[in-house]
Amino acid sequence: MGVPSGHKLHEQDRCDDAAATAFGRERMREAFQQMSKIRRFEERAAREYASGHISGFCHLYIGQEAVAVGALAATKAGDHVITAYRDHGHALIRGCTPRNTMAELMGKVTGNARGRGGSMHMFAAEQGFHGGHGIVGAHIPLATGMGFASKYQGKDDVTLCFFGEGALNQGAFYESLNLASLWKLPVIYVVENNNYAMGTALERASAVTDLYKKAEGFAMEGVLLDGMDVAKTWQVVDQAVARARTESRPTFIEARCYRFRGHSMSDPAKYRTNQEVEAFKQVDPIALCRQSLITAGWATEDELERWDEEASEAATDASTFARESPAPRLEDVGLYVYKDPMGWTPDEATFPHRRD
Ligand SMILES: Cc1ncc(C[n+]2csc(CCOP(=O)(O)OP(=O)(O)O)c2C)c(N)n1
Repeated sequence: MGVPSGHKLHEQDRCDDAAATAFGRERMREAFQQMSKIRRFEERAAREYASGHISGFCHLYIGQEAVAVGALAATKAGDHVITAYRDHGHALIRGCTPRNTMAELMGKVTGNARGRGGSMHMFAAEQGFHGGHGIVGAHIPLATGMGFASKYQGKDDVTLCFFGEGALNQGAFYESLNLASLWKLPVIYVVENNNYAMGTALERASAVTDLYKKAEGFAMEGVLLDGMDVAKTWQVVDQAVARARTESRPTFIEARCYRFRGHSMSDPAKYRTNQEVEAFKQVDPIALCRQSLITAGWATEDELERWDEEASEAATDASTFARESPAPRLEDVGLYVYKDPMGWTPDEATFPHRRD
């Protein structure tokens, strides 16, 4: 598989055929469909944003799809997943539908957080997807707590926690990984190192740039992987999941990847060169997966085209559904936000002076 030659983010070995072989035909075919579903969905979301149907924050995952898809392929139902605000990809693979995700982006009542959260707060808690969190690093302690709960309750569930490299110099990261190692919790921490925290390159913000080495400071297993390669991602996370499930031991994984778009929809990404972006597009995770499928004879061009079309159709359908869905009612503003909406029952919410 091609690599931008000499690029500092990709000095490690690329995915070998062994990873693809271990991943296998069925999983590779499914991975292609899942990554296409995310890519086409987000391209559609970008258009909806540009035309004013989505407002507020919107951080696209385009370019990083192999991390969520490969990692989540290693989990079972009942495992827990939590991530930061670049969450559409994880959500679509873990229980959210294109319809309720697009509706959430548009702030509609049919959204998976009933239009209260928007882009950064996708949720499918019943399927083990616990968001969608906007404060950098703040969900890492939640993942540690979820791992503690699984162990305390004697369950064999594992928790996967994703975050960007910008979260790594937050105190919460150190506190959480220390406790996970000390208490031997079944949590896998995955830093999606796309090299930029908003416009700040990693080497301008972090004294340590081989992030997986930070695991040593917690006496934890630390692994580096090529996050543009879906099979390799699955393979490494699968080993970490086995370690968590059978030995209740945490792992810290650095998945090196790249986002093709700006930090958010409002970022023109002037802090990096076109040449750099183009070099990474040569290792587009979907193109790499397509190539693997063709080379192995695991899919035909016709099948790949059909899956891509199906992904586009699902995105279009999601848009139509979301546009036609109603906005939440003003009088329900406190509903689904507070357990006991501001101390009032919903019917009384419009009469706050009658509270006492
Ligand atoms: C505690 C906190 N500080 C600052 C911000 C503003 N902020 C939003 S995104 C971001 C960059 C985070 O980058 P990274 O963790 O690498 O994730 P990526 O955007 O690359 O996925 C910052 C500083 C925030 N949301 N939370």
